[in-house]
Amino acid sequence: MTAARENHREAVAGRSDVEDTAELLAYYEELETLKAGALWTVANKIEPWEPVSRYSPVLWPYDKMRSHVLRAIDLVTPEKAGRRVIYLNNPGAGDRAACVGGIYSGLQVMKAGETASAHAHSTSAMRFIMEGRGAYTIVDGHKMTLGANDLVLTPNGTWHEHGIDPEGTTCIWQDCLDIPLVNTLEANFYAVHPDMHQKVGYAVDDTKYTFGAPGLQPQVSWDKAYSPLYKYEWGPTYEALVKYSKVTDGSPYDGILMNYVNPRNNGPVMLTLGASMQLLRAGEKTKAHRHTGNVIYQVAKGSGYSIIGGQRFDWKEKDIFCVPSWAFHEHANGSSSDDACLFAFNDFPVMNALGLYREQAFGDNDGHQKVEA
Ligand code: GTQ
Repeated sequence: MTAARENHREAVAGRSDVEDTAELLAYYEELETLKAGALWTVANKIEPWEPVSRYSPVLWPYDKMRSHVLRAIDLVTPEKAGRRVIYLNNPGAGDRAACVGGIYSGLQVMKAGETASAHAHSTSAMRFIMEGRGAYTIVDGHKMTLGANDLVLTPNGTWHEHGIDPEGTTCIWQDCLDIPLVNTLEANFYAVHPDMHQKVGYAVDDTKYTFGAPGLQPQVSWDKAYSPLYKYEWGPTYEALVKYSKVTDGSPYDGILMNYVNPRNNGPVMLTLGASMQLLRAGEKTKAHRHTGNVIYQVAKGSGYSIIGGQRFDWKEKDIFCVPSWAFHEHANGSSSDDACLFAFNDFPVMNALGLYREQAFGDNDGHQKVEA
């Protein structure tokens, strides 16, 4: 009995509905010996009516993760491990090391004075700083200093390395990469820097001062497909959201949301991965919607809950949770006096570039899901 024969059948005109006969079963076995199969035995599965995600919504509470992440400091060195990272493994991921969909996520930890050597790969990465002082990342010779809730890009093909200033403290950040996607596309290359570390070739934080002025761009050419602004700091990001919240009602599904963009074209920061920060005003509860594309949230400020696929997930600062493709989701700020902020990584650039983005509001119950017991 092949996997194809276990395929769920739906008797719908125009869809596959072929009854097994002894002759057909023998025929399928013959085809199998030729490394072939009859489409009608798999059609309903490989062409679903709508996306069926193998991934579940999951929340990783930081207070449970943190001690395990710190423990890795005593168990391995960055020299031996390459990167000292605990990755988030969705129950649906199998051997893909995926947090959700085509996106990988991990918590990387380094202590003061440590360095992790330079490498380059076909995957694109972003990191969102969770805690600690003195972290830096060097991307193609550009050194960026990093603080809590800062976002830093290490786009595909760039040499990148990380370290913590000897005067700093132990730092933890979330890494987000398109590893499962690029492996699905079987296009992943990896290289270690010949000298293990890069020379810093520019003034520290030069990309911020060159490309980071709001609404202003220098007369400098840039021909890469990713943002030349490698770092997006928390201070101006939060300030922008607070100011925007004063002049808009925001989105019924996302509250006050702004995307991190490539300042040269206002498009996503990298070709495969996007990022956003959203603010939920005091007491705000959004309505539910769903869309194609996968999202990993990290709570940047405050506490509250989200209902994802009918399940309630309570969150507080630094917790991480994921929303799989086409799962209904809605968010609620748990505070009636202070705002809450959700940072998010997503694969929307892929969905948009390939013409696969779709969105749908939750129609019933005034836009709110029923929570499963
Ligand atoms: O820091 O370059 O979590 O290459 C996984 C793969 C981090 C990194 C990860 C990586 C990195």
